[in-house]
Amino acid sequence: EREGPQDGPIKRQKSDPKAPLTLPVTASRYDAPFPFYRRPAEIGRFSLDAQRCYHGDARQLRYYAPPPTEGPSPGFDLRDGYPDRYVKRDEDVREGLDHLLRWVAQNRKELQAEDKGRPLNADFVTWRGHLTKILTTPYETRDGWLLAVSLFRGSLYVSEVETEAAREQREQRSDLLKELTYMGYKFEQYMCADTPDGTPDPSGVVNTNEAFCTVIRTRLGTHSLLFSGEVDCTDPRSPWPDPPSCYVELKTTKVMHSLAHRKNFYRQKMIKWWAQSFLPGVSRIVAGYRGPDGSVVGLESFETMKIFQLIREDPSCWKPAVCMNFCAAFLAFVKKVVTEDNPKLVHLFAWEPGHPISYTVHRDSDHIFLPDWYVETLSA
Ligand code: 0WD
Ligand code: CA
Repeated sequence: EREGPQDGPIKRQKSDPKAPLTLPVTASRYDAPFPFYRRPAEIGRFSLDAQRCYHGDARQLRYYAPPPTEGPSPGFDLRDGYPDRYVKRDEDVREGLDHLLRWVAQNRKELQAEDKGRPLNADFVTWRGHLTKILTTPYETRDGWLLAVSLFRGSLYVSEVETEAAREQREQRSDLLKELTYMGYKFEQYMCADTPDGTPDPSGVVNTNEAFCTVIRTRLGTHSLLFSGEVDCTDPRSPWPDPPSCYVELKTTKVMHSLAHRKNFYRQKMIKWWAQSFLPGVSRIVAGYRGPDGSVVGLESFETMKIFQLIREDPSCWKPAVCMNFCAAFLAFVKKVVTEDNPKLVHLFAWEPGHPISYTVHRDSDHIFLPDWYVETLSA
């Protein structure tokens, strides 16, 4: 009945051979040696400008420019400019995979599989953020997710669908939470310059339409992956000068005063920080500690590859191997379920805390997410 952690203990309900498959999520089932994960390679870059328009280049890449004194208080006011110098991306626009698909379509010549006769040499195509959600699922107790999957010309495309609960949360977000979100972006502005030797300009506007994205190719176990993720900045003085290692992820979090608080932070928040940066091979995460007045009271730098050493001492903490084994098992589950090559067929994988992963099948529905222009371009 049970298979190895690579394939995952996929279960069919009772003795009914027609019952749909489900995948259990319990962390202990995936507590096995760390699976093979190939060093992530950057195969492309693109940018989204202030109007959220796509450009197939690195024009939005910013440069890591921390304050000169690595002192305790850099004097950043994260509330400055809120709300008058804030341009927010329109979150009602569901972009799906569109920007990434545009990059794939424009670079398809270099992505061709030589042997397998498919236009794209990748088992899975998705956003990095979707993979982060899968990685952290065995330890998530609050937020469920919905992932739509279509198999098209030999590659599985994975695109998130907003859950009802997430939409309600988004629409009812408190003013405090809105300001906290702004403060995260403001921190980026204080820490980044437009040129390698430049200095940050905190007098400008914070515009969340702007993004620089890296496109990564890697492999997890038997699954080849092509994904893209938004990158905050590159460190021109990084000890690892090549992308994606030279990229830096910037985060803000509440300043911690007790050991209990720090332990809780390692358990709850660090798992998300680690998963997000580990996947694309971003080697450094820089945290800005927020004081109650919105100032940054200190900075701390974390090496992504060393995070597991910080949490290893706490036996009830999350384990990187569980996250990766679970992800490999989920991808194997998707391969087993989604076998009909059809861009208009969508399998919706659903997960709620405390439950296994299940799915529903949708034909010619509102759930279709591969645009016609993409299907036509890759069929030509
Ligand atoms: O349309 C949507 N519902 C989504 C769009 C959901 C998730 C992402 N996106 C967009 C992002 O804007 C970005 O351009 O896809 C692109 C790549 O995202 P990703 O790197 O795969 O996503 P993730 O790792 O979750 O987020 C990376 C950063 C975030 O940094 P923090 O430090 O907060 O984790 O992308 C930003 C944010 O700065 N970000 C977004 N920006 C605008 N709209 C969004 C969003 N919905 N989600 C994340
Ligand atoms: Ca960030």
